[in-house]
Amino acid sequence: MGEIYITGHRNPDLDSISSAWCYAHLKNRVDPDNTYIPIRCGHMNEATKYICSRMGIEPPLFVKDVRPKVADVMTKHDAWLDPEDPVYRLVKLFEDKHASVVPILDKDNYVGLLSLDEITAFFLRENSGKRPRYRFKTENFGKVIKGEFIKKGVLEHFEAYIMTGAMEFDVYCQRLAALSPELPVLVVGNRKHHIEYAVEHQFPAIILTGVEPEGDLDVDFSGYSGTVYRSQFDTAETIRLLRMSLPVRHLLAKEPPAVSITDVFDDAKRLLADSDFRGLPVFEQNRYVGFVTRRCFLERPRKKVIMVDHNELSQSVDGLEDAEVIEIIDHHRLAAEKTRSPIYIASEPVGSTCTIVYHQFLRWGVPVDAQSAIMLLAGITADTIILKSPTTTDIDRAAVRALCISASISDYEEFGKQLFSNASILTAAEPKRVIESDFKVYAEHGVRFGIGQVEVTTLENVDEVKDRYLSNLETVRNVKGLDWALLMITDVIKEDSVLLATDFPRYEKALVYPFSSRGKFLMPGVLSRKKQLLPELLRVLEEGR
Ligand SMILES: [Mn+2]
Repeated sequence: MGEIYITGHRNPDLDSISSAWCYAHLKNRVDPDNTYIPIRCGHMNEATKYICSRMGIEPPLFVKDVRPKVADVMTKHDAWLDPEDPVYRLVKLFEDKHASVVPILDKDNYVGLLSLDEITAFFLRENSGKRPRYRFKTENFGKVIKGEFIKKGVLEHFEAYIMTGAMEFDVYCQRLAALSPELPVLVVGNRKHHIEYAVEHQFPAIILTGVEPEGDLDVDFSGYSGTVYRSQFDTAETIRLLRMSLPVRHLLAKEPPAVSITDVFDDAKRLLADSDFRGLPVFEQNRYVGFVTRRCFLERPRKKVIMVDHNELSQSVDGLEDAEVIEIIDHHRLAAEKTRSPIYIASEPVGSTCTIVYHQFLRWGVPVDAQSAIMLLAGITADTIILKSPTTTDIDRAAVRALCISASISDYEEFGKQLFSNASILTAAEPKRVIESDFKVYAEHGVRFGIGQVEVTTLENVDEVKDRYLSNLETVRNVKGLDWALLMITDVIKEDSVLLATDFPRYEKALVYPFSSRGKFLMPGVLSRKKQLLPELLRVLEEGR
């Protein structure tokens, strides 16, 4: 089951958001084997927020970039251990699960990661140098060694050598004297004197081997405060398992650096490669969620992405060059990257990507539900300015007619006006946000310029806000390193626009649009940035060269 993102362009407009949302809706219906997730790579404009809240739909998820992340490759813990669990269980996990790393969790709290390295270090420590002392946990005897407690001692944890009572009593006493003052865990058969000596000297534990449950053990343990455990195994096997009963927390040594699920694949890979660790713990907002090992980074995953309402890498979500584009649904000029495999492209020179998404419903034979119909209508309406923009085609008009029926909308004009009245934000919103919410940058004839466009329902208050907008345009021009920054304000009811522009004396005088006041030009009947304003600017730039 794959996860596929559907994204519109940067500074997403209503057409981008609607087409991503509706296409995901359609694809999830026709391809249940995958999950299609509409995303956006920028803030939504006012009209988009309005239609989403009116329709009660969850706006597309904001995704900053589509580079592979730790979340895409990490191992979620299907097996973990408590810090008090015996080493025996850890070794078994490595053996059974072929795990290279096992997380140690105290309830849900992360304690550490244990790998084969720590096991190796444990056995190295045990088998090099002096006779090893072990840090036992009484409770664990029962988890590792088949048998039962005859008596549980007062000490839950203790540290001791292991010793067997296999020799004659006087030799036994000599050996113990040599260990003194240490008291060992005694592993012993049914040897009355040996056991009584251990009881008398309060050894921390006595592990009995070769003693029958109902046997003839004739020792009084009443004054003994240590543990007595009856093993069902022979002495050699009992000792082996005893050493494996230590709590795994004693194996934890150095703490590996942590990574976050949102960390970029390459960064986490480098961090691990530069470290001495086999695995790194992964956190999501301070909560442990899994780990990554070297194996996780062998193959670099590529996020699958469908581009809608754009097809150029430079206009898309960050990291797309690292992803796999599997479809393009768009109505702009084609300047897509080369692809590795054949992909589906639906490119039509129509007024809105939502018109093409509507055609996809027809193509798959899926009836358009009312909610999708309204979202598609909203996208077409915004992009074609209520079908008035010169980019509008008869195909868009036909789509609107059909979608109005599906959406039970009888007055399309009214639907459009409502959509734009909610976008009337000149006075209410931050000028910088209005300018940047739909701002396109071009570089032609050696001039870098950018044009913002905003739709309103009246131009009456433009003079009131003009100075604020001009100074914000100047800021945007500086920040983006442009020669010229312009904002086209379009009255969608009267079908007129005005143009606000930063000073650019060499060219602004050549504009065909009537000068109104400093930085402001009138554009009667002009609705389209792409088809009307842009060609005029290109003419001026070319002739002014
Ligand atoms: Mn569009």
